[in-house]
Amino acid sequence: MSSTTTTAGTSFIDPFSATIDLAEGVMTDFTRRTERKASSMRGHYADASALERLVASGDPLHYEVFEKPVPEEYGHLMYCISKLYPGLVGEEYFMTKGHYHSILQTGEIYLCLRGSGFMLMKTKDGCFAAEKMERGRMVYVPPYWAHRSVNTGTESLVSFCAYNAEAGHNYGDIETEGFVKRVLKAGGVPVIR
Ligand code: PAN
Ligand code: ZN
Repeated sequence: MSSTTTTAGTSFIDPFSATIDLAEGVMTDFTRRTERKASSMRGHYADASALERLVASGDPLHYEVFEKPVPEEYGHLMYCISKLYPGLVGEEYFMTKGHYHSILQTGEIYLCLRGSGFMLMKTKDGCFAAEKMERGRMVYVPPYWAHRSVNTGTESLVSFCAYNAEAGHNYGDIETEGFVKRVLKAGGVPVIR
């Protein structure tokens, strides 16, 4: 590591790169992997007993997040690969927990690499938005908007995400507030309601 002029609170680190397998939807040289199984999604789906049946039948993986973390400090950019598996809990498509950033004034970019679904977004004062996610489509999550991705397809929904590294994740408020709308399979197609 060479020395340079740095500002207090923002660590100097060396440049690096990462390898993303676009076909599989994984970061192959990740140093941190977070997994969420069905059992970690309690309280999020409308049909709680359908979720318990899923947990009892082997507690399948819902989603994985692959990262090579950087310092969680102002100026750094955190990034990851988010891989959400396809499936249904009752009539509701598999989704991520969703969160606000702890520092609400921080946004995020999702670039969808594979699959199809929706990004659901909501604000503290009740605004709601949904953006379609499919390969090659970018979703801009502005500051103040909680975000949750939903997989309405038959393959994994894979995105590359990038956001302020100091943002932090607030899951608790979504656990109590819910997300305004759900994405359900009705008549064989996804319906947001
Ligand atoms: C993403 C999410 C990832 C998993 O990296 O963390 O898609 O979703 P949950 O965090 O809601 O479980 C992101 O938005 N980071 O800020
Ligand atoms: Zn986020």
